Order: sequence, then C-alpha cells, then structure tokens
Amino acid sequence: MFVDVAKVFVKAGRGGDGIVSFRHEIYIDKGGPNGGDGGRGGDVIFKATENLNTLLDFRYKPELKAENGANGGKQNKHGKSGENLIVKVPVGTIVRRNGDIIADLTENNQEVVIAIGGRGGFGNAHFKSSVRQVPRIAELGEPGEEFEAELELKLLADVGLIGFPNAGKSTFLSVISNAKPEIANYEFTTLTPNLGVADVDQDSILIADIPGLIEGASKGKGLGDAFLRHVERTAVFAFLFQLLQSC
Ligand SMILES: Nc1nc2c(ncn2[C@@H]2O[C@H](COP(=O)(O)OP(=O)(O)OP(=O)(O)O)[C@@H](O)[C@H]2O)c(=O)[nH]1
Ligand SMILES: [Mg+2]
Repeated sequence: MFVDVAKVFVKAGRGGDGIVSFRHEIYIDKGGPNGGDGGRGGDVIFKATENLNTLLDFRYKPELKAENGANGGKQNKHGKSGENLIVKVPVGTIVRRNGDIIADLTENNQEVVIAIGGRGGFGNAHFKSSVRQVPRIAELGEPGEEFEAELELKLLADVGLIGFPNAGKSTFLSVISNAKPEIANYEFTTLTPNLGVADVDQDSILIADIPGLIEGASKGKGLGDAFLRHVERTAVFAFLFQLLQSC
C-alpha cells in the first residue's frame, strides 16, 4: 500500500540523573563527593533512503522513541548515553511540527536530527568548590524533545507523467524505464505513483507516473488531485494525450 501522509509521535531520550555520593574509605575521615553525571538522552534522527517510497510503515509504528540516558554512578561514573534512534524515511519526506517545516530530506542518506535528547544532570562531584566541600545536591536529567511530527512524502522525480486516465502513461514508463507498472485498457489502472529509472547516456533520470486526472479532479472527482504532490518537485512535466480515439 502506498501512503504519502502520516503522523508520528517522536520522543527523544531523557537525560540520566546525576547522583549524590561520597567516597567511603576506611582511613579517610571525610570522603569527598564522587556522584557521577547522568548520560545524555538519545536523539531521534531521520535518515533518507532511496529504498523506500512510502510512509506506510509509520501507520503501524506511530511512536518513535530514543533511549534514555543512564543515571550517574558512584566513584564519578558517568551514566551511559542513550542510543540515538535512526529512522529510515523515503527520499522526499517533509517533516512538519505544528505546521512548520523542520526538515526536508531530499538526498539519499541525508540525516536530520528531529528531536534532541535531554542533557544529563550533574552529579554532586560537579558542585564541589573551595567553599563547598560537601555538596549534597545533584541535578535531574532534562527531558528529551517530544512532539507530534507530521510527515508528507513528495517524491523527488526528474520527470512527471501527467494526463487523462488511459492515455498511455504507464505504457510509456514501461518502455523508457526499468519500471513494470500495471497497464490495462480501462481508466484508473494506476492508483498509486510508479517510479522508473531511465538511463540516458551516462546519467539516469527518475520518472514518476501518477494516476490519471479528469476534469473536476481538483474537486475530488476521479482519484482527486492529491497525487500531484509527487510531481510538484519534478523539473519537467510530460503530458500524454491519446491522439486517436476508437469508438
Ligand atoms: N494503440 C495504442 N495503445 C496504447 C498505446 N499506449 C498505451 N496503449 C494502450 O492504452 C491502454 C491504457 O494504457 P495505460 O498505459 O494503462 O494508460 P495510463 O495512462 O497509465 O492509464 P491510467 O493508469 O488508468 O491513468 C492500454 O490498453 C495500453 O495497451 C499506444 O501508443 N498505442
Ligand atoms: Mg497507468
């Protein structure tokens, strides 16, 4: 199934807490503070990949959480940082937060931090000074960023094939590229975009074939016009017309 919009809850890891601890050694009267700092919370990172072309996975995984940082330990032990969560998204994914674009992943392997992990808290060892030899305070870790991210996929093709249903768009794509789209002699054979790669000299171009448009599509007729988002960013449109109408 092809899905080009999705909402996911992203939650970066919480920073670990710093702790209060003092050295306890037999021959040392008053041990100094040795409470370690908490580790940093993991980030939620989106990574674009050419191997995906739908946001379908996010329908089943609506919550994306990175790991929390661990608390600090005795003997100045620094808490372990939380692992970053790396989430693969299709190239062409736009991420919004409250309607504002915060990321547009247009390149293969591009990575963007979507939600930042919280800072770990300082342990009491951090607060030792000449005037404060026995600090009994430590900080709590900070929460990671969390919010609902709105995802929209706008495929990034070089050429967009547009036309009435049954005009021969998918046939054209099947001839000039490696794609094997469904072809049939009825309207709306193509229900979701097909992508094909065509080799041109030493280069290759990406071609998108989208469902046919009929008059009134902007008002929802046929399959509507929402699929136009996938050819919004193409450099070239190719309009296909049927020259001979059999009757
Ligand atoms: N005679 C002739 N038939 C063609 C040509 N190109 C496509 N067809 C036929 O036209 C019909 C529709 O072709 P498709 O490629 O499925 O058309 P489409 O524009 O993708 O249609 P939708 O996906 O429904 O929008 C099929 O039966 C094709 O075999 C052509 O150049 N000449
Ligand atoms: Mg088609």
